Amino acid sequence: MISDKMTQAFNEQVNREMYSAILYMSMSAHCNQEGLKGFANWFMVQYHEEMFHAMKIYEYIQRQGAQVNLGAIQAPPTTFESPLEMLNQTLAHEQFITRSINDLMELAISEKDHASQIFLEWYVTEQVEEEENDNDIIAQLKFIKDNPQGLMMLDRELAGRATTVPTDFSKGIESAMAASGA
Ligand code: OFO
Repeated sequence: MISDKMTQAFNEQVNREMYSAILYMSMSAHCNQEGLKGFANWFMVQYHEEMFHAMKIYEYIQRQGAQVNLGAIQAPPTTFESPLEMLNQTLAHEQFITRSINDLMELAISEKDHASQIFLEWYVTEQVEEEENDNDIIAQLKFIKDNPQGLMMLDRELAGRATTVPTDFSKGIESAMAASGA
């Protein structure tokens, strides 16, 4: 059982995670258009990560016998100045997500909702990794500056990122994770 307030807060987080997914999908499309296939791959993997984050909460709400209420998702930007601008936007967005996860945790603590606290711990840890990944790429882009060769090398490196999260949720998260080996 979770409270109505907690249910609403979780539903809002599903919306934020889905916005994250389409934001990164939009960045992936932009990178493809710019010929940065490795960056496009990195953002598409990120899209899958975000859908996984959304689906975990979607399922948790239902397992708690509460109601999923999906709302309209804001349209993402479609053009970006440079890879560095995109990664800066990505980091700023992830910092916003980190704050929203912290707010959810604060709510769960104030409600003495132990199950939600345990559930949210995974997201607290995940956000450290998400921000770290963005900071690493930003540092490399700052080092590369306007050097096309350096950018091509980074693009090749990012092409190697593989999706490690499940992508088929038709039979629920547990079976999706088992099937994907995640
Ligand atoms: Fe990119 O983070 Fe979701 O939670």
